[in-house]
Amino acid sequence: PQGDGRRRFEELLASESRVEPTDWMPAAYRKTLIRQISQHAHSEIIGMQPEGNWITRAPSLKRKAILMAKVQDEAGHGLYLYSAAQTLGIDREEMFDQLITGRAKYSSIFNYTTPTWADMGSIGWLVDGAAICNQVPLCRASYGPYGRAMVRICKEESFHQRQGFEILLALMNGTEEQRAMAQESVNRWYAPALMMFGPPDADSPNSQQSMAWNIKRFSNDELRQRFVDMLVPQAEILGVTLPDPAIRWNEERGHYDFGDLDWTEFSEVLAGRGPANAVRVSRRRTAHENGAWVREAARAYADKQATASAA
Ligand code: FAQ
Repeated sequence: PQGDGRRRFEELLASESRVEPTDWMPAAYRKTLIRQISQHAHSEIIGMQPEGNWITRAPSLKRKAILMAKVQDEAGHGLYLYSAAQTLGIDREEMFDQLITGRAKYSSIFNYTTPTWADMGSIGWLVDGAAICNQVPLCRASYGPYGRAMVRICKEESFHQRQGFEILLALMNGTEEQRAMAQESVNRWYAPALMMFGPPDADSPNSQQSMAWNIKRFSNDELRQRFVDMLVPQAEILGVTLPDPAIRWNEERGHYDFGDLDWTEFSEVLAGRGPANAVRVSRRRTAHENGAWVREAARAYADKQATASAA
């Protein structure tokens, strides 16, 4: 009966245990998880494009091999996350359809363009850095398949972040022109990376309930603060300047103060009017359509195997 299921669900949360796919869960909990996990999966899949843009132009064979491996990791993350969402009862075709018809959200950050090689450094350092800050607490998310997927994803993101830092470090130790390229790229990526954590707490409709359900463990602003605190000393080592004159150590708070972000830009990007929204979704749609024959062949093969094993 539903009463028993609800009681057990509340007990699982209270004891910091995991909710598993076969457990009873409130419909709204299931819906929130499908929303967050599918958006996260779509972000990984769309997130391959800005870096995919540089695979053929990476400045050495070593850089090319590393970048290919990183982009492939992102595909893998997307696939685990689609699988985790499927355990909640949505099928993959439906999620793909939401993405390629532009109905699904994915992270705002992937709607920015990558005109320079230094952007590969900024994505690793800032975008993967923000992803780690946001996702390490998600390893403890109450929904088992999501939390477990996050453990492996975070290990790989941590490698990604270091490779981005190292790209910027190499540029900062290079010529005047290379240093300028690194700084210009950090100038463009810094604020959008801070926006990855979502709107300010006061404008975040989902946070409170998601925290009560042990899905989110910290609020958007708490994680954003943690990220800035992490970046400032790393920027000093790199020798880059974070493009925010308001950054200042606050002795009383024990944190760095930082300036307001342009939330109009954020809502424009969410509304589909960012620099690269249209191209991201249309590329994804074309890739999906071009892959139709692969899905068809895989299905035919699976059917044949099933018939053979039934015989
Ligand atoms: N972009 O009430 P909240 C990666 C939406 S990392 C777009 O605060 P919530 C790694 C939000 O969905 C990036 N939309 O929402 C990588 C909601 O709209 P809805 C992916 C955003 O869910 C690196 C509305 O605003 N990571 O891919 C954004 O409690 C390099 C109200 O917001 C994740 O997805 C945004 N930045 O908190 C890959 C992490 N922020 O759905 C390739 C998992 C908010 O009601 C290359 N997700 N919105 O219509 C989360 O932790 C949460 O979902 C938040 C948002 C923190 C993103």
